[in-house]
Amino acid sequence: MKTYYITTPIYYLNGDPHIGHTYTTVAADVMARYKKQRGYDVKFLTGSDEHGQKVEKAAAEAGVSPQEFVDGLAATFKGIWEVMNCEYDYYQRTTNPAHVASIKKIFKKLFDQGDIYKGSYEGLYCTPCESFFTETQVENGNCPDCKRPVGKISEEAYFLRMSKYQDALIKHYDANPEFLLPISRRNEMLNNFIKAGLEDLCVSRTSFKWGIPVDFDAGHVIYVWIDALSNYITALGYLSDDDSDYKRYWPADLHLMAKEIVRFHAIIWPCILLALDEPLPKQVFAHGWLQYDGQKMGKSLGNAIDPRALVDEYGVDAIRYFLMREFTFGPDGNFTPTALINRYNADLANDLGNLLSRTVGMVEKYFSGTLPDISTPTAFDQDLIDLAITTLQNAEDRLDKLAFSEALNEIWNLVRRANKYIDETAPWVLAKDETKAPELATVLYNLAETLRILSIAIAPVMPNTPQIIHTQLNITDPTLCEWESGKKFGLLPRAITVTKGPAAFPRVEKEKK
Ligand code: ME8
Repeated sequence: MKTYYITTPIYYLNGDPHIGHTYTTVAADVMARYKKQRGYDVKFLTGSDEHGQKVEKAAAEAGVSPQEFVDGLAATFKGIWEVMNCEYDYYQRTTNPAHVASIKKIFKKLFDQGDIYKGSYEGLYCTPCESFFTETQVENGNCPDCKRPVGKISEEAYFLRMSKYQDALIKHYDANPEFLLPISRRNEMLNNFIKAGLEDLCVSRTSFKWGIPVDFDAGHVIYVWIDALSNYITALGYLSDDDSDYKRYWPADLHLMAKEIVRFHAIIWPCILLALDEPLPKQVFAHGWLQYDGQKMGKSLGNAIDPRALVDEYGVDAIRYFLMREFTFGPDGNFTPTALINRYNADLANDLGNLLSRTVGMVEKYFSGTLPDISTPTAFDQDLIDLAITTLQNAEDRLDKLAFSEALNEIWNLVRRANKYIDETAPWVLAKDETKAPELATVLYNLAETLRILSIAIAPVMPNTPQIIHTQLNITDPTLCEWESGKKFGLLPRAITVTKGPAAFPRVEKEKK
């Protein structure tokens, strides 16, 4: 069976997750579900990045131990993934003893072979971001990411010999044009950073304690990026007694993240892997930021939106749909409550919700809930059928490129086409003439069959909605819900019995906002 290994970043535990964090995890979950539906052996990894000075400080302020502090927040993050219906296969924590043991081995191995050496570091450091910056990166003495002041520090530290892998990395980029996407980020990394020359990277710290200790040099803790990035392989048991998952799933098919950490994933991480003599991930994809009023959404900027509140109000499938449909995956996207309400009402309440309720309602009204096993084609059927049998393939083409919004647009072309088919065939007119009953039955059957295909197509993005459709159409045969069955028209038994249910997506009134 073909494997598919997909990861999100491991999130810092420095506050409650906001809708920006959920953007990456929902996208990863959509891909994981989509690949599972297509028969892949999928591993979907997420987790939390639990070490560092910030956590140490925050725990001290809260009057708890760092471990207690991260235990609480890791539980909060897991709770959010449940709310967002993100079904990861493994949740890695950097305080997990198995991870700690593997990281120590990685560090020692790199030190023993000369890829890590001891030196001294002087640099501009941003404590909240746990990042060093060069003079040119700093903006008027402030951190380019969080805009707070950076400070000059000097200390004894270990370094990773990144410079040694510059040529190998360039070769890898050249041989793998899709290693880093979108293309704009690839060009930026390759031309502005890699070809400009790789500097050795500081990989240990002595100014705080809350990290994985360097076994052979007391006082040093492993600086966050080796600890954090290597989670992608420690989660598979790399350098542990059981590395069967590593053998099965590595190299990763896809590392997903937002643009601010692409440098770490597309430069530092490959250098670590090259030094370990391990294969590089097949693809790194960096999407843009969800913004609010033109600024990156985040706790420090005070514009974070709580995913729980949105899910309570609109339902989880609607929020997942909105995130994947509204914003193009790649550039930044601006989150606004108005866009959410508009999208919800137009695409979900009107287009999809009405298609389902009209179809079920008409089967009830005209055939007392059970379609007769009779049929005569109408002049409008073929157009609908032609689109229905190509929709999944069209969605596949887009999903394989992580073009979520385009994939959903393809699917909604069918939703809209089916609604148009109702207008074209005018079932209420057919219903007035008893001799037209076979045509009316055909129309309603075609609508039900289209809804079956739609239920398959939307499942990766909207995992709960297919069940609503299946319950109302009484679809119980699991083979009718398989991905490939969505490329065929006419599989649904003709004499279906429907059961009307509550509106799948009740309209949201704008005035209430
Ligand atoms: O960087 N829009 O963790 P982090 C879109 N621990 N995505 C957003 C976002 C927004 N407004 N805010 C956060 C770290 N994200 C490190 C990663 S990986 C080995 C270590 C998402 O908690 C996005 O995926 O700051 C971004 O890259 C990630 O959260 C950063 O999460």
